[in-house]
Amino acid sequence: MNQSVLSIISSLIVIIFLVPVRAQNPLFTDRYTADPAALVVNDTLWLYTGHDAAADQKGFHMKDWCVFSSTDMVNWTTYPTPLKISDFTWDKTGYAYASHIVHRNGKYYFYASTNGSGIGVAVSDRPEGPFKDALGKPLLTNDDCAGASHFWVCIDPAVFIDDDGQAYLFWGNKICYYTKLKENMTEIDGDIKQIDFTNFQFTEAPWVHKHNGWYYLTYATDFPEKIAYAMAKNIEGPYEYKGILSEQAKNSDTIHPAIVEFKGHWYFFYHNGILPGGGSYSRSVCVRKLEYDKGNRMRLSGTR
Ligand code: FUB
Repeated sequence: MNQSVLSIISSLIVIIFLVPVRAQNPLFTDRYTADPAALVVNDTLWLYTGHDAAADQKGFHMKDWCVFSSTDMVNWTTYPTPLKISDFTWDKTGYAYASHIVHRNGKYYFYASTNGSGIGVAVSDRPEGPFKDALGKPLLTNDDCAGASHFWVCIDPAVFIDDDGQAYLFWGNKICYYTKLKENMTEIDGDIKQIDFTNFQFTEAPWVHKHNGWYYLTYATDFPEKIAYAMAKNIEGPYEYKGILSEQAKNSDTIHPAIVEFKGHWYFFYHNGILPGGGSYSRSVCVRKLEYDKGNRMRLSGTR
């Protein structure tokens, strides 16, 4: 194949993949998406999602993750697959569970759950990837999850970088674990601890953010899940339960939160099962606006 044919083919590939999509809920209708993780970099919101298999599944069957971007929350650009579960050669079960992506020191770190093999971290120089396994082994496994014996405990990573630069990694199912990350973002730094959920119930899917001097720990509670949140003045707690932020998602037993500020507005991303053929294993990512009241409590606007 000569050089000009190759260049036409690569231009066509770029045009096919970089198609703007008009926003509405669900945000994407050409595929089933789940487990949103939002990242704001300069004037762009990057949205990473899981990629559910098509309808009538009896369980979670996700082989890869997806990435989209928007500068206005209306038009979305879709990119080629940033990471596949098979890129983690140490994974035993082949399912791409929830992820969280952060930007630090010019690199993008993709923390990804598997179904029982642990949490991995992949790295890229670009937000859209492709991402490469940074360690060749999991960053965390079930052995790092004291007090739990179910195999799906080591899932749902959520990274928060505090104002002083210290990065924390939260994760877990039934028990919410957290630890510090080293500056290199690929090694844990010190002990693994647990958030005290004595007076309220944690199912999975933690998301930590900060607003007006408060740390917010938002998470899935009960099953079928709702989204609840707790607030603290210290990242390690104690967290005080503040109530339900979102009722159950339509037609999905799970609902997985991501909260970011973008261009002066706050957004709450989640998934439901409302696309035709959708359900608990063929989910769709949606977004609602989020506001704070005078007491710094969160509330959502817009329809579910
Ligand atoms: O997508 C698989 C699992 O479902 C996620 O890890 C959980 O948060 C729930 O959304």
